[in-house]
Amino acid sequence: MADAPTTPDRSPETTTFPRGFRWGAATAAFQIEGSTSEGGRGESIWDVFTRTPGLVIDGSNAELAADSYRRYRDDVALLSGLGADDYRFSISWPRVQPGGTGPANEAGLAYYDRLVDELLAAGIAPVPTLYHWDLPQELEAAGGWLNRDTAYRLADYAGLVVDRLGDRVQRWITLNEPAMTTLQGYALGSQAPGHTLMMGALPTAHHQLLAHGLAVAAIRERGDAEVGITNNHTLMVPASDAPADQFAAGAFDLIYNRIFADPVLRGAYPDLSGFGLEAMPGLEPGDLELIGAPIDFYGINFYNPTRVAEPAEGSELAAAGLPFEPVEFENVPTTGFGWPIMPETFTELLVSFARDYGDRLPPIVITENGASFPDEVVGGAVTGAVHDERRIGYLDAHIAAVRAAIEQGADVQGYYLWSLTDNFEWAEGYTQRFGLVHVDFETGERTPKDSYAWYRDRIASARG
Ligand code: IFM
Repeated sequence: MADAPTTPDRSPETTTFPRGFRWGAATAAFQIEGSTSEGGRGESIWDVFTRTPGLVIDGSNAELAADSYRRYRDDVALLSGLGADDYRFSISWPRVQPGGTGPANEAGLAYYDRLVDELLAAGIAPVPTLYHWDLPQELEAAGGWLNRDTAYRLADYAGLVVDRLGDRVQRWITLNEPAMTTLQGYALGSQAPGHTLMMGALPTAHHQLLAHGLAVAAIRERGDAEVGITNNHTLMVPASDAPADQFAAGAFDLIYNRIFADPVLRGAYPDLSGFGLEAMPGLEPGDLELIGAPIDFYGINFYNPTRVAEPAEGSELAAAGLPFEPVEFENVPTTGFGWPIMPETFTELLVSFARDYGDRLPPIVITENGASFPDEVVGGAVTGAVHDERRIGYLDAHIAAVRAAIEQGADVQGYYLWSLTDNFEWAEGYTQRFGLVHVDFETGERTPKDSYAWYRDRIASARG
């Protein structure tokens, strides 16, 4: 594997960020909390997925994860040590509504009450994501995101959470990365709930976006907090100048980026006739008004660009009638996941959003960015150290890329690093470490990595 780019010299003008820029870190409930049977929590699609042999690469589950349900005070102290303004965490739907419907489970809400109070006492603003992939299994049994009713269930759940925490939370995120749920969860089956419906997965995109719109309305009804959505985006890079590769990149852009961004930012789906569709499956009158209602910020998760080619003959995607195929970049450094490290494409993506969506685009918040590497503790847990130079290189270059995008006119107002601690990386189990803080997955012990001190100092220098 090639090395990550080295840290370039920076002048103070590009090191400091605009006044009021918000710094933070992000996590998700199922990936960090553990204690999956505590406090009356119900079962989610991820509990079922992790129990199914062969689906999680190391056969692990999230019963301990980063043990944050019990160690949340330690995590808030770590955030405080960074000087973070915000903490983006997610609320576990099956803790609040074990079966996804009906009254709230008091123990579930009480946990988030304690977490929010602990954050506020440390001077850190809580930024909860209402839905980060842990759909209650009972709702999946009723059709999951293929069922339009799930959108209304999410809005009810959002109401319960906002009724409880809304007196202290000023910024909400409705959904995390609906594209991944549709593409990996329902089209390819590599994530929960593990369906392989290919283009048949499209209604799940619409139903999630409808859930976003209904949740925005539920939050607006209850006060004046800010609300946004988190979409993951990637810059599509055609594999060559050949028209077929150019077309492939455009088609993948439509399915991965634009069907999730356009309805929220333009109140309309892009033209899907190239896929033989007259309209988005599942769309009903009035839906786009809800989905396109103004939001206060647009959350972007960015990790890497994607190189796209015409599908090879006989490939799975070609067999499914899809006109694109992601292919590897050549001679580019990669993360532990094998993801290409090309920070300049982050700038390009952010600037393209500002250009393409114009006045319809509210301020952008980077709600995730980070990298996994195979870190090792030297010298033993707690007293030990983790020298994660490659992560520092990745972060430094990507934060500089955000700064460059601001310079070029993109209105980016915050950056949340993924992730505060190592965690359960979905179908990759515990094989990919993204944290600023190393976690021993046997004991839950935390060891700040070199990147933790680096990020603390970077935040301080950004403030000037
Ligand atoms: O861990 C995930 C997170 O849950 C969603 N965004 C990407 C991260 C890294 O894969």
